[in-house]
Amino acid sequence: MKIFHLSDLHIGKQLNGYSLRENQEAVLCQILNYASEEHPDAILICGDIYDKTVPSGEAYTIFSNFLISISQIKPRIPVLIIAGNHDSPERLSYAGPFLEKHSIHVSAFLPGSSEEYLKKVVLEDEYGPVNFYLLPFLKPGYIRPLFEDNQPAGYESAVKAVLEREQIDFKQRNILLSHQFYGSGGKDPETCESEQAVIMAGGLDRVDISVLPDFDYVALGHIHGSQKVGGRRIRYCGTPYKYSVSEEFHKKSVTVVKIGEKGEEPELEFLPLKGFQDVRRERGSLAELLERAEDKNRHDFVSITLTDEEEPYRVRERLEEVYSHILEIRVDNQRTRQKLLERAEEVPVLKPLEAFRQFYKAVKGKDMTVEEEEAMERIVQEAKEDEGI
Ligand SMILES: [Mn+2]
Repeated sequence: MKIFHLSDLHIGKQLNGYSLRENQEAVLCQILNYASEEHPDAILICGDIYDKTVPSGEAYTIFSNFLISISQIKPRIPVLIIAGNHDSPERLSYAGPFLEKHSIHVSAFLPGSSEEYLKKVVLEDEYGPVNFYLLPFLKPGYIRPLFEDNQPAGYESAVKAVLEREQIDFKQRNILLSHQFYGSGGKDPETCESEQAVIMAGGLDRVDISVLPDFDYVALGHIHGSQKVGGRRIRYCGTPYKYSVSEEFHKKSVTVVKIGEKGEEPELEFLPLKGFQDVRRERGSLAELLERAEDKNRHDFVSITLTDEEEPYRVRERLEEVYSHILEIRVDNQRTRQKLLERAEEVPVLKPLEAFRQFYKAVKGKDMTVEEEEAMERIVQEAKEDEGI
């Protein structure tokens, strides 16, 4: 069975105020062409279909056209969709039962009662059934109605508990679609600027893949760079287009997964995707940057770093004469570096005892007593010894 794994389309996303419509339509068109050439048995879209919970009319039109074109390929290719953290479950499940009749299966809501379960889509190939479990983006609070006294405390135990109650038959072949922040053995996946804002500080939302039972493939969304998590059976496919400058060197693609008999390792292939415009950095003096612009790349989205020691006059206007889509202009020279140094010096680095002294005063409104000072000194000393400093 051949599967296209996609996620994080973020339709309607803008890049520093620029519309990405043409680029998004271009990559969706490439996906469509691949689908008609390769004819996969299913297309999985693992969350963040839209960029906003209230997508624009234009964003709806783009995705609607995409689904209609996919459904016109004969024989029909089933499309399996889960909601990501950027999607509104209500909006994403619009006309759900109708779409289902056209082999478009959307799972936007988690089970809402102890009688409900995850949406499961069963497809067949020459080796028998393959069960697809659709797990939309989950927060521990979303699944409260499913558990009485044993409420899962965090993200990891929530994912574990939701999957456990499914009682999946692992003698059959099973595939999971999920949109969470998965890591492996304390190691986080590689992230980039475009998804960092939604990842929780301190790793509270991290789910270790050890809580995932033995799926034949786990199709993930949420992280924007294509990568495996742990073994090669668990993968993020990444976004179809670069959504931040930090993705400058990403190679965007459709992940094609070939599932064989039960127990066989899945085969992977990557079909490249490319927008009209690249997203990249440019660095150099104004003269170099003006010189370097070529017709084939001057319409790219560029983040510019100017290195002139003497900052030229009317920089933006002059750069805009050759670069049509400037995301930002930074300056990196002696003056800006000096400024950074000065700023770093402004933050005093205090000795631990002095830091605590100031903290104590700020909280209690008075100085520590001599006894307290001595006690604190001992604590600092002991801590240093423990740390081997
Ligand atoms: Mn995303």
